[in-house]
Amino acid sequence: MAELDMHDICAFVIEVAREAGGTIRSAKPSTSNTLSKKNTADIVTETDKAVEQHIHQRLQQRYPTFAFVGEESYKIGVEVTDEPTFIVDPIDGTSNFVHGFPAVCVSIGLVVKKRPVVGVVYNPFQEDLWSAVHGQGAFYSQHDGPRKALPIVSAPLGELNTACIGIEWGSDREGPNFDLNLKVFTTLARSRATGGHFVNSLRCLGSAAIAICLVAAGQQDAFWECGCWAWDVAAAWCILSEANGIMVDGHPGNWNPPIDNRRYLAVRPATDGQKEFVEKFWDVIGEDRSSYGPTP
Ligand code: LIP
Repeated sequence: MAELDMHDICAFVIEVAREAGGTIRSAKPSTSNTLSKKNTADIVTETDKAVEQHIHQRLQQRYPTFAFVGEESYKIGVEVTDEPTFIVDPIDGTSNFVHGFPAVCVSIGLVVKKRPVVGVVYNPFQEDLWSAVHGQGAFYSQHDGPRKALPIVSAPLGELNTACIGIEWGSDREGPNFDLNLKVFTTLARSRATGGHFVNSLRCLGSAAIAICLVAAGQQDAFWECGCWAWDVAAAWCILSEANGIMVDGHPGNWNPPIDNRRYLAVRPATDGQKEFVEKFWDVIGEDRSSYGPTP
């Protein structure tokens, strides 16, 4: 394959993300016209579907040989191949979108050989734009302001009890996966005297993509979610890696998880302490394991 011009691809993806953002901003969602997918915590709106169709059409027109995986058109069992593949969440933070809570973004990632090489995350309500190209750094800009290289905030990575950690409740609300999530959340939060790690805070933003971008910027120490999908993380993963953050398995042992791992721990850029932080976090998980089938 001819050498891909990643810089041009990123510029075009930003253009498409901004177009999608205009559609999202002008939509009038409400809790009454949302559709439930797996359950009432897993919702979709007509805007999600329309935005994904627009993004797909624009990307296919420009890059007809690239594959496309989108949250709203995903078919069970479709695997991400080694070929260049756009992995897209048209609205990450759909629940926030419906409630008017402005943590909402368009997330468009490009993966090659299953590794994120371009990432664009755009919040049209706050005019926040995070972007990255493999080997060329990660950047943040707001409105039409100047690009800032990521991380914006850099400090040594401390102990778990100093950490601000992003989490998500996700849409699995019963069974062993949910029970393990509850165990991890409470063990992280509770005092040391009661067997916990007394973390500084747990934040649930409702958008994995934005949460991971905040980790890339150094504005949050880590993000942990088991159960979300490649489209929730692909773009932000590129941004995180280019900012010198790391993405490891959300469960112990795998330092180099695949894009569709569905269990993720993102740790912010730091001059040192990343490996120790991951190992301390993995200790919290213990021997239990979540497992996720192919069903969206
Ligand atoms: C959301 C994810 C989040 C997950 C939510 C939801 P959506 O994506 O970003 O990590 O916990 O359940 O799936 O559905 O708003 O595109």
